[in-house]
Amino acid sequence: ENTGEENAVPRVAVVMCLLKGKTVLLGRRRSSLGDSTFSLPGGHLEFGESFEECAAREVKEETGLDIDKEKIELLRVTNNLFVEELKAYHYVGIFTRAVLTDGDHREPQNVEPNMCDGWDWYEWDRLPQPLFWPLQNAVEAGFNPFHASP
Ligand code: 8DG
Ligand code: MG
Ligand code: MG
Repeated sequence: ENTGEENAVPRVAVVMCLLKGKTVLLGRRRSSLGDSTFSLPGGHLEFGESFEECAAREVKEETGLDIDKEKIELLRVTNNLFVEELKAYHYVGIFTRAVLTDGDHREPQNVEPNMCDGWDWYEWDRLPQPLFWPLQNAVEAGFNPFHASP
């Protein structure tokens, strides 16, 4: 991942906008990358996975919630380069969406407490700060999972 190293490669990340009513699920990261910032559940695409499979797997791993793969929509692709002093990160971000229906009262669990302070629901107009930089970039570019269509 070091800029100066030959093995630096772009990586594919799949994230999910899980919507419930007017709110979206975010958690505060505990990670060397983006520590203390708020981000969507998600992670790296594994070899052979579809985007929907990856989104469902990451959400399950991080929140315990089972999301039906047929109900996961692809919303947007972003290309993010983030250069730190010693390292650079290049992520192709696949933003997906799933909507919890009104009758669905399941709540996320903080399955990986060493990676996340906990999950909560936030209105898009009142997002917590600071956002994880790839998410902040998308918001600044006008991304809105409540208005986006696949
Ligand atoms: P994994 O090892 O379980 O595959 O990954 P993870 O430990 O869950 O990694 P992650 O940092 O949560 O997600 C992987 C990368 O995805 C992250 O470093 C940068 C990229 N990414 C975006 N946007 C977002 C976002 O909104 N949330 C999350 N979690 N990751 C994002 O480009
Ligand atoms: Mg993650
Ligand atoms: Mg993960």
